[in-house]
Amino acid sequence: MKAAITRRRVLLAGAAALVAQHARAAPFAPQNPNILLIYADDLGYGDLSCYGATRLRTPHLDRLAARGTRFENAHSPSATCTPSRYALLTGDYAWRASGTQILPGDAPALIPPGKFTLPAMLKRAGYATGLVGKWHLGLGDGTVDWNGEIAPGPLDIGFDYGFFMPATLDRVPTVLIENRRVVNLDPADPIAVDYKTRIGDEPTGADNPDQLHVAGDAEHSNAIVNGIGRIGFMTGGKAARWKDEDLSDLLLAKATTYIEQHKDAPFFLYFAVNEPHVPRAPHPRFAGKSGMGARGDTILQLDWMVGQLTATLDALGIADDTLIVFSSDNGPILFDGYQDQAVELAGDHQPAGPYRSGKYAIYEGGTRVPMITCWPGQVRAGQVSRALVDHVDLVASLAALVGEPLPRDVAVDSLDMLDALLGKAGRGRDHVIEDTKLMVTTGTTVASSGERILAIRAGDWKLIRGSVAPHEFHGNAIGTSPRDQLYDLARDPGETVDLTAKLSDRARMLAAWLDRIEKG
Ligand code: NG6
Ligand code: CA
Repeated sequence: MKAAITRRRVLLAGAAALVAQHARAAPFAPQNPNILLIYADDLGYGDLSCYGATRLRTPHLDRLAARGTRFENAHSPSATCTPSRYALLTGDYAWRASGTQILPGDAPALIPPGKFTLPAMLKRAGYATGLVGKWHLGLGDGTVDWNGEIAPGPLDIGFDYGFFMPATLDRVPTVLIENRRVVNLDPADPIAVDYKTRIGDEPTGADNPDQLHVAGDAEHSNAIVNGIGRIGFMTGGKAARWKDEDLSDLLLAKATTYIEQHKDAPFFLYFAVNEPHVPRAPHPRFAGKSGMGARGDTILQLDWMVGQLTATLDALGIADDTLIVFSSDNGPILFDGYQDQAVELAGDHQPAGPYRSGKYAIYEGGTRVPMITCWPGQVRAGQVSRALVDHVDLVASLAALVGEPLPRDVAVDSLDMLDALLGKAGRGRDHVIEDTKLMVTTGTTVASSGERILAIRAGDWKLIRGSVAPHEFHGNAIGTSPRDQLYDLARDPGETVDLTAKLSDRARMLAAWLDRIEKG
């Protein structure tokens, strides 16, 4: 416990200086626990056994929930990766900024250097701030020098260490970056990346399907890396390309090393794991173990990784000084471009639990995600919370935890939900905004950037704003309708009965509220 005492800071005037927008009702003595944020990729509300999955067993995450608080009303800020992570790290909902849709692997940095962010705030509070895993928030200022210094990037928005993938598992370049440089790059084999035109003479999924381990759709049929067709073309960097089956072990090793190196000082580690995003290439230890194909196997792999991390914290004697937040960037999807049998082997497994649809959707399945907090002695153990919370709240909540003041004009959507996150308050927000923006691509060209759809959830009422966005993507219904839709999630969690005509006053009130928030 000695480390905990040196870590704890005295109550600073800063806490009292919190401005009204983010102010706390009750004073709180700031503390500086380590913060381990484990952010899964496309994990659904129904994918863990502690959330009701029966065919998948996730004992390590179940144990985390038993030692902490499990949330039933937690939302990712958006139904896809880039906008969710933008909001998570900035405290601003992504729809307030332009360009916040799924980014290609060569997109410029989305979060401008100097913008207020979660890691920058924690750094100011004395934290070491590390990123390990998926970035997908753009790099560079218009061009990226994959063979030189890569900037701006995570190090320019508050992280002081980064070991990360530029975008997604299915997008080139399939290489890892440590701080500002590609790892294991041979200067004699420079990397080139192109999302529009085929470059080099390496085989592509479209031309050489015989070289694929798993068939992909047209979007996933550009460069072949490790027998998997990717989105986008790349040449060079052969020695730097990751091995899909080994990637999670490598990321876990980096996360573990980061924790070990920072065990005596407060650290914030954003561990952005890939599971169960496509392409799903579990390590052979997990392949075939779930009986549900590669998607289920990668969820078992994720569960094991969480068990390894908690064992590391226990072994280092810092479990009691570490707040773990576990969640997912958006809801689930079975088919997302590769014929990996996720659909065929799902059987009666409900990846979004009782909620409708999943990834890409404005329906609850898009953003209602599993979330667990654990901090022995501080987060109430074995608690199930119905508090409405959103990942966008982490900025203000963690600022309150560490006693860091938030200026009024930053993190405008982030509310201090610290008591709810610690399992101490049943009440959370009175509303959240749900969001999706669909990218519809044909080959390597963007056919439609899709219209943004917003919804407001206030208590159990939900209003989805009318839009002309596509209705379906990769088998998931989006929730699109030209007219507003009103649902009562208390009676109709599956969003099947539109009550707009019957309860038009309520629908109008919610629509006006959503308009005000959007413009505010
Ligand atoms: C989509 C990809 C999908 C996935 C997603 C990003 C197509 C047809 N689909 O564009 O496979 O990569 O982007 O997922 O290209 S996310 O979780 O990072 O948002
Ligand atoms: Ca995702």
